[in-house]
Amino acid sequence: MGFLHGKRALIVGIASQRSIAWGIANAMHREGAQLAFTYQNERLKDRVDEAANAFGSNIVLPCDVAQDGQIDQMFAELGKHWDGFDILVHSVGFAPREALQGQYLDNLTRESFTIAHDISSYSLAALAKAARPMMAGRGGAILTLTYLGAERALNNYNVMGLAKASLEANVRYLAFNLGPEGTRVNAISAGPIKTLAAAGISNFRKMLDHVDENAPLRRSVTIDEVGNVGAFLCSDLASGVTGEITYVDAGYNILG
Ligand code: 0WD
Repeated sequence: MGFLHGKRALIVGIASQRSIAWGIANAMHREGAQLAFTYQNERLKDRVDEAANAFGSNIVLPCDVAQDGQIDQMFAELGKHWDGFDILVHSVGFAPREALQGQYLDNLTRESFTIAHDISSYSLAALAKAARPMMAGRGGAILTLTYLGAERALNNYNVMGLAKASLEANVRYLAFNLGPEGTRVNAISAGPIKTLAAAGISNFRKMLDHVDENAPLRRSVTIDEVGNVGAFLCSDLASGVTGEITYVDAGYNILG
């Protein structure tokens, strides 16, 4: 029996089979969790339907996390399938493409700052707040995805680094707030992986090559490696872990 047997998990952020959320869903399914999925817009619906088919789920709901009404509607619909659930995976990030090119100040605007923080950080708290009535008191767990650019100034990551720093603080405040009702909140800081979101970062290939040559394991990580740690962090095996940022990056973060 898998270590997530009997758990229900809502997966937010699948855009393709390359998505980190796909790797997490795959690991959670393998470990026995029942899954539900959301999709951002009609363009991505087929991909998310594909995920639901692959992982034996018939719950696929629309949710653009930038819209409060869609978040409320999504949980209202989810409530028709599940009376409660145990795991919320937030694997969502976005900044306008031009903000992820050149130097930090080159393409920074109030608008790109606001969008990056809204979609990449506020949405975690918005989902946690809306999920609260369905998650409280079940010993559940929330998981999000962050990146080293939250802590270090890295080429091209720019305003997304600020948004990820906010996201990491969000993890700590949510963990502090929701701990008394038994919900844990953690993040994985993943090494670079070629996904749709990564394609928006200029010179991404260079970052990947640098990791392949320099990380202690001399390679980058896969969505399955991130998925396995995500499944563990959201399981009862990690019942004493909350408010943590766990690196799944082939050791790259330890380099000076
Ligand atoms: O190297 C990487 N790929 C890393 C990604 C390293 C470390 C962290 N991450 C993070 C990302 O910042 C993000 O938070 O992992 C998370 C998942 O990213 P991913 O798997 O790399 O990217 P992708 O497969 O593109 O999924 C992200 C999805 C969006 O995809 P697109 O490419 O269409 O923007 O986030 C979703 C969307 O499906 N998303 C939204 N979902 C609901 N409402 C929204 C939104 N407004 N905006 C983006």
